Amino acid sequence: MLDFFTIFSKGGIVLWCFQGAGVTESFTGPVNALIRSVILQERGGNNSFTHEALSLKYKLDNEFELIFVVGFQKILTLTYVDKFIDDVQLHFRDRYKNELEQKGTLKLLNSTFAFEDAFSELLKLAEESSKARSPVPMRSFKESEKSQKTVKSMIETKGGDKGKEQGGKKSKNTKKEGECCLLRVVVRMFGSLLHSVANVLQLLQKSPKPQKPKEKQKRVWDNAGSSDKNLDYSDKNGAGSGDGEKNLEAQFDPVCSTSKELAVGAEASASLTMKRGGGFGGMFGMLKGLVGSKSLSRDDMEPVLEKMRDHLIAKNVAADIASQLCDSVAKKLEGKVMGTFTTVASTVKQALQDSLVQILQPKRRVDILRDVMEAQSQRRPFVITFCGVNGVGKSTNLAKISYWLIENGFSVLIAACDTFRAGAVEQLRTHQRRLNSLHPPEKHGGRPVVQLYEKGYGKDAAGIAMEAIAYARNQAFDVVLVDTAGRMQDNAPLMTALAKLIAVNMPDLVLFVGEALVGNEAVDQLVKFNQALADHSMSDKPRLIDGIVLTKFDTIDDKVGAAISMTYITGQPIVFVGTGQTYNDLRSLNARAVVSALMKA
Ligand SMILES: Nc1nc2c(ncn2[C@@H]2O[C@H](COP(=O)(O)OP(=O)(O)O)[C@@H](O)[C@H]2O)c(=O)[nH]1
Ligand SMILES: [Mg+2]
Repeated sequence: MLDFFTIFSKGGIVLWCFQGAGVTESFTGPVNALIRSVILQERGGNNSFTHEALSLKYKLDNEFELIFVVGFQKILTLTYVDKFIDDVQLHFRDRYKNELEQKGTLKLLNSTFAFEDAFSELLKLAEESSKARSPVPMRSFKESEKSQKTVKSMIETKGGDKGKEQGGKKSKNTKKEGECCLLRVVVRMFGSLLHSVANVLQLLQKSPKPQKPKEKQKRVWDNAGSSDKNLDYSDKNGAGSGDGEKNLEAQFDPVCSTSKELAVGAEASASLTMKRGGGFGGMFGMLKGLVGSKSLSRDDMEPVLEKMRDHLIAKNVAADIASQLCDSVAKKLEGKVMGTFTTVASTVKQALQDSLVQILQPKRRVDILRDVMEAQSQRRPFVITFCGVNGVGKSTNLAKISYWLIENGFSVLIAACDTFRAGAVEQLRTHQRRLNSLHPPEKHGGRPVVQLYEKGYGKDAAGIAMEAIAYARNQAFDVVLVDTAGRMQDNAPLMTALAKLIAVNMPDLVLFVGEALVGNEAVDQLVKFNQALADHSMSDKPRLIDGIVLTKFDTIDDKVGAAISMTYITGQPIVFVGTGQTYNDLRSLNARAVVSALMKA
């Protein structure tokens, strides 16, 4: 049933793999696609991925930095896969703990992982358990709980309600009390720990005889003359030492993470001492437990992730994307061991920041000037089509891009394919005149550097674009910029017309123009534009959106979330950013600056 299962390290070393009986196709392609499009792009929110006819599911083991990937035919509904992948992960970790703990590429390469038997066993169990779960027959009314209820039992009495409420309140209080107790214990433990270290050192100086572990331990915990100052002191020198940490305090309300960590650390250290029977090693084990080696769980991260999600949404990231990003960060961090004195909040924040930079960094090169030169050498014009909804700045930014191309020594033909909006052709003509006055023909061998190809209004846009491209080829223009009419993503006939224009003319670049002002709407626009292009394409490999022009960036202050939503949804780069209404107001995106604006409180 499974096509393949592979286990590899984050460094790219395949530790073990399985290929299903009768499967001849190599799984390198799908796994590489998964790594490229999901894992490297930080899109790990959802742990599944489809590649051609295959469904892939994967699991990250952040502690040992492993990736477990299973592949099976998309048409199969294998209900056991999620549990199976978990089981395999647990078995593999348990079995090869020693090998995995000695990190390093060479060590991994030298280790052997004969996992076949355990894997077959687990697979057999998983397949059998899924077969065993036969469909449950529907219960009759008589068998249901409702039929057992009497009318009396359904009437709520006031007293009963009250009791319930009190009960509820009590449990809440108990929880609060519990938390307070935990905090107190933590503070005392930390204080007593420092005390006890001093005591042990003193004792060791006085008599070299080892103490009885139980007695010593008792003395340590009873010696509660701790001062909270100790904790404060460590906090100032440790947890609060980084700048990012301070920012974080300002950015998010203090979450109980620090105290929680210490609590868990202390618990862990206590058990460590018990196991080793106390003694000197146990004491330092305790210290180690307090300051590091805490592995992150989903519950630890949840309050921080919640705040991050809200923060991203407030910065205009689409709500869905914010959730997916946070899920992806959680998956990336789950099980990871945190460093000394790092808090959950700072760890999560750092991971999110890295993910955001990764998303904004183009996964492929878009170098228009180089591509234009390449087209020039093939004696054909380089064609760019602009599309997007109404009024986002398609024509204005097309004019800015014309200016940039002319400044770089290329000639431009503007194809006026917005044959719908009144004034659209005149708007482009005005730009053409202004651009030619900035770069007079006399300086360019008597030939205008920008020309407009227009056929008035009401005509078929795809036809005009085709004529314009042919004209540009004959007249040796370097670039054709195709302006299109704005259209709402839900307008099916107009979307079909756009898809046709692109399918027929096959431009070198399809740029989606979107406003930086949009929030959730960004996702809907891009998904539907891409969908329309895919649905009406006549080829197996449809031309979709290749890049984004993000306009009106000057109007959004630090609400830069649309940049994230758009790149996340399309996986395509932001090629230009429009920052105003003059020809010079065109920039390229600085991923780090956008991310720091996004993370700013
Ligand atoms: N502030 C600002 N305004 C812009 C920017 N780009 C376009 N605009 C304005 O947005 C409005 C609509 O532009 P237009 O190019 O006609 O949009 P189209 O319908 O998509 O072609 C015009 O008033 C432009 O001046 C930009 O980057 N910043
Ligand atoms: Mg326009």
